[in-house]
Amino acid sequence: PPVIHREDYLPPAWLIPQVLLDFRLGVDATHVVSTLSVTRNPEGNGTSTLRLNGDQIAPLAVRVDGREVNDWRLDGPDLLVELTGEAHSVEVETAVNPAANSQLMGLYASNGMLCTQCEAEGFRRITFFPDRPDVLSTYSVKMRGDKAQFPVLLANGNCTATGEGEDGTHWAEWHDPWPKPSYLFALVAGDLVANHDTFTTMGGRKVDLNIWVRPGDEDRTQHAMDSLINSMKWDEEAFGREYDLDLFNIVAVSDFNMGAMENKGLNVFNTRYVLADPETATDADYDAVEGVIGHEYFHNWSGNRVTCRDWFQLSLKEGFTVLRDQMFSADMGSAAVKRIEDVRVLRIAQFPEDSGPLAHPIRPDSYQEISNFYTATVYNKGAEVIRMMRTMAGPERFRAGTDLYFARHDGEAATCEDFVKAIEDGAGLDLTQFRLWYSQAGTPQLTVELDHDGARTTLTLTQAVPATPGQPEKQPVPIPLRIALYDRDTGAHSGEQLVVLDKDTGSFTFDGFAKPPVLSINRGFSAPVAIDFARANEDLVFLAAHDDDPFARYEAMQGLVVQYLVAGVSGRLDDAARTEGRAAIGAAFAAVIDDPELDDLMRGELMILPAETYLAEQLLVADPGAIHAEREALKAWLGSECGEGLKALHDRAAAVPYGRDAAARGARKIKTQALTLIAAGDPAEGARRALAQYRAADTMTDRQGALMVLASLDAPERAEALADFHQRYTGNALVIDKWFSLQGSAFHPEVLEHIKALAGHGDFTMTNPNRVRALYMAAASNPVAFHDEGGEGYRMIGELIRKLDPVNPQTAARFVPVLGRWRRIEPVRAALMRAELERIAAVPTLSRDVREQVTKSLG
Ligand code: HT7
Ligand code: ZN
Repeated sequence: PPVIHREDYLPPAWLIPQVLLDFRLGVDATHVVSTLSVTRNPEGNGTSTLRLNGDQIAPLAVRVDGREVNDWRLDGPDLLVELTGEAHSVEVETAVNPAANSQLMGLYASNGMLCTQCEAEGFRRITFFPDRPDVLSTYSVKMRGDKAQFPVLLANGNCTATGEGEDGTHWAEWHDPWPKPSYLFALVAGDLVANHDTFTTMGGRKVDLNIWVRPGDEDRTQHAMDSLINSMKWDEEAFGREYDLDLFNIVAVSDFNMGAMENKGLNVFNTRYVLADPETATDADYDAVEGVIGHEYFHNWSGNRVTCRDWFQLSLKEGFTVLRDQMFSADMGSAAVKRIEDVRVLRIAQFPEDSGPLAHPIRPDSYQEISNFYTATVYNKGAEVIRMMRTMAGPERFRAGTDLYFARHDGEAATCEDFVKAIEDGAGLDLTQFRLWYSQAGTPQLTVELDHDGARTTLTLTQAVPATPGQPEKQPVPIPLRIALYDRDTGAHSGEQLVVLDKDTGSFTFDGFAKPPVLSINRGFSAPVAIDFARANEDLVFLAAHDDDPFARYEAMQGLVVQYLVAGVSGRLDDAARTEGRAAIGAAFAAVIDDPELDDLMRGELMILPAETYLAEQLLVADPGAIHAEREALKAWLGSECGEGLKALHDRAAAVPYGRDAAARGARKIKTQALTLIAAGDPAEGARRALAQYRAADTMTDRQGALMVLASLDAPERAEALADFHQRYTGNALVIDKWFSLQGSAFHPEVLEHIKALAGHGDFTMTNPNRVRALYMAAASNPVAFHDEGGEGYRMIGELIRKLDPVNPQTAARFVPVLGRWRRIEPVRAALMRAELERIAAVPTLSRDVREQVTKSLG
């Protein structure tokens, strides 16, 4: 497949100021007439050929200025039309079959309703068009369809007219006054009901808000509505951004490739990020709904009003919007906990990407299939990069930078460079060297040394940005580090400082400490780097108990455990060191369990052990079996060592009544954390308590938590609870997803057999991405299943990819990176993983999506 390069960007030869779309809707056949007003772009290359992209569609008729023409050509999937003048009307007719569209890109059917997904290149599966984000048009849409089948007809913008047709049909016309690229086009038709509310903007515009769902689901939409209203208000206050239409529609669909889509005025959401009530959604699900609703709403400015020039600039909208949704969620709840969660996601999802064969800069240089670049790097590292600019500028100056960005580029298709320049000018920063964060892949590795000599303390920092595919040589990047030095005797520090390391090595000196101080570094995770700093357990225990930066406190706990487990799997723990390491961890844990100053949400964070993927990341070549065994052994030791404290914690939390407030949520969080460790230390006691928690549960948080613990246990209570859960929630797709997922991620000795049986269960289907992810993403992230010694887990994922690719290549491609980690895994498993990739590569009909990921993973 051709490789597309960022450097090859050329402006479009033709512009399309206006688009008229006329749809005759049908689930099996939808007829589309598209009328484009076409004008020559003065900045284009002057060609007379209009290239209209297509994908698996054929032109039924082509008309230029109202007259049918026959001299059009096809160039692969694209339609080429010759134009002689400066401005024309070009009309193209196409027909598509939404019911047959299992890729879920373009126009497709989901549960009898019709909906669209056009980002990144789905519009070309509906009609021929210059399907690139720098062609901005105003859209007018007319749609007609059977009134009983599609009582609700929605598109972008405002509804301008409706009417009744013949034979039970009806129609609606929609007009979106804001010029937009084709990827933001949306249409929905179906039997839907709305939760309706209004929001009055800071400028006094009254906006109608609707959350559309299938009849029966409306009682589960209030949290989404509250989140939407909070988002609208927050964006006015935090970024000065006001909504710009009289209507904002959200539609929930159950078949969706990603989380949601920010189509102008008509967001389309995976049901997973809309529906929530305490009986069926966990506290984490509530948070996810709030975050995704915010994220898509914030795109109205960061993405829609200012869009991307080309797809290499994806992080311009995604990185910035992730930062905005992170800030929003931090303001809505616990900022400390939110930061810890965001860093955990970065470390689990992005760090491995950055150190593997698919590593790419946040602004990639080339791609074969753009869908493969909706990655943790573009999204989450992209957000971290912008966060660093904010840290260096301070909140007020950063805001001046974003104000300038929006003012300068409103209505434009912009680049990452435009963003950096606006922050540079608006915030008064010199970001010349900082731009390397956009062009270099790889997580910078920071080595820290702290020397104490007399009353002078010297901090020496050394950075290395590792080589990544296509980038053997790297330059040092500016790394802003928030630090504090604690006096050991007083337990206090004299103020936080920001140091910026912008060379390979730098030294910073500090006076006034009689004894070597305790260094708290990268507070708040001010830079997305990996830190190598060998330090005494004693210092980590000190920070875990005293650091006034909550993230740094969490980090100290993590450091303590990571140091111990990595030493354990590397064979560097003799009996004495094991005893000392465990004692330090046990003491820190006991302090966390008992600390009356801690709120339970934060206590829960401090009790989470580092993930196995993160531990593997610390090793050049990892043995997943050894990591799992060492981590499980520590859990079991902690469970029995702190058993009494954990049981008391579990009992205390179980007595807290239901509420959505932080205290009640915190209690639910620690309840399951305590249960997990109790079960590790004493499986029989764990099973007894888990079943009791399951039976007494008045929320999905408690019920799922209990079932999660039971699913990993070889206990009689397990089967009873799993059967009850399935029977209780039959018909509720999102909860049945949980049932699949819990079993797929269980650390049960027969987990592979269970997964195989679940794949044959009547509720399993390959055509619903949520269901596929529920079972197989769980399996692929489960070290017991995936890294099975005999390679059964790798074969299972390989087979899934081969089977899923013809159905839904985008979703199939998402499973390749786990196999692509083979170079960092011990040789026996590595060979099995590689063999599986080769088996996939041998399939001649592979999609571009899977082919790109597999080829790069093998290369
Ligand atoms: N901007 C949206 C991206 C998206 C997407 C991309 C490829 C295929 C399907 C998709 N659905 C949504 C989502 C977002 O980041 O807001
Ligand atoms: Zn987004």
